[in-house]
Amino acid sequence: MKDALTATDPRETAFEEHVSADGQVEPKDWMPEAYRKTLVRQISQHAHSEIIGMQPEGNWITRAPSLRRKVALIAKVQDEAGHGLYLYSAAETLGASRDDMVDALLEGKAKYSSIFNYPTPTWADIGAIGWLVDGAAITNQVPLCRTSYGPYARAMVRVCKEESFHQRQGYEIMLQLARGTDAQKKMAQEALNRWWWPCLMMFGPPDHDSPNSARSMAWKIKRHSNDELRQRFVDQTVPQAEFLGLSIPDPDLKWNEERGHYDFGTPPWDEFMEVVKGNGPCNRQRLNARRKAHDDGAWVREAALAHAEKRRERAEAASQAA
Ligand code: FAQ
Repeated sequence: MKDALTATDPRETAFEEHVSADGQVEPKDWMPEAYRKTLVRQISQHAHSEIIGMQPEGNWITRAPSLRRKVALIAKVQDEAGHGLYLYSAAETLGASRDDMVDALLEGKAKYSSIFNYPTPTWADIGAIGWLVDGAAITNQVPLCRTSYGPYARAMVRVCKEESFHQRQGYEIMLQLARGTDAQKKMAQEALNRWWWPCLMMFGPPDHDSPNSARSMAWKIKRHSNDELRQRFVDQTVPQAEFLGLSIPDPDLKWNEERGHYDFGTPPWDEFMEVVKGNGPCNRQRLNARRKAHDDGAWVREAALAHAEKRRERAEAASQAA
């Protein structure tokens, strides 16, 4: 990759100046190839995460404990499908082909968030996902509403509004369980124990091990580093756990008066590497379910294409007759 900072191409210099001054980049603007590729990588991984992210909760829709819970969960999972679609569209504005992106996911070549490779054995896991996974997603995505690429930034505004509803529904599930019977409180605590460390790892590797951060931050694609966002998430989540009366499963968690932040332990990065490589608890199950859903949906894609072709032919015939 040619380093854009040492660029001599005047377009590249103008681009760097525009982005440094917080200017937004639009699809038809000139952009360095490495900027385009970085965005396609991040946006497509984000889209895949939303689509695969429907599964851990989707499999609780038929088992939600009440009609109200079921309605909210169906709406949430549908929102995630919608987020995936906006994001694939945002990546398409950069010239990426949706078929190629989807094929890369189905062939196991594309990354998606590590968090969605963990199982949801109890109803409390659905509460924990809404509270913690959506909470982490919001922490990461609110700054992306100001990312330098216009279509991505605009998609994030709507996504973040919907994620806040998701976070509240998850927290409300946790609150009800935490205020319930001893068995329900235990279930909530166990779900928190399962999701805490995977959620901290959602923010990506530590800054010193994050190969893409420096370049992405210079281009204002990322507005904060992985560690900054992880710290922000810990600081805002600990008081929420205290309000629930649940304990964060980290013996090293401690308020640091001097820093004005919580100190916390080291996430299990070996486990993260394994999950990202495809060896997490549910990686195979998630990809197989996605492949099956894709195959089962083939007739819908064929019907939509046939319909579009018919409309095109009709419009052509009408314009010839006119
Ligand atoms: N899992 O150099 P960095 C959601 C990869 S959506 C898997 O730090 P970067 C909504 C990374 O891709 C959740 N892989 O990378 C929801 C890179 O690999 P590459 C998804 C990970 O891009 C809620 C390598 O490691 N959110 O939750 C992970 O600068 C509930 C080196 O890492 C987004 O995608 C990981 N956790 O920073 C849905 C937000 N972390 O490509 C359903 C947008 C890192 O070089 C239910 N994305 N890797 O081969 C971002 O902000 C960034 O891409 C990061 C990673 C922060 C995720």
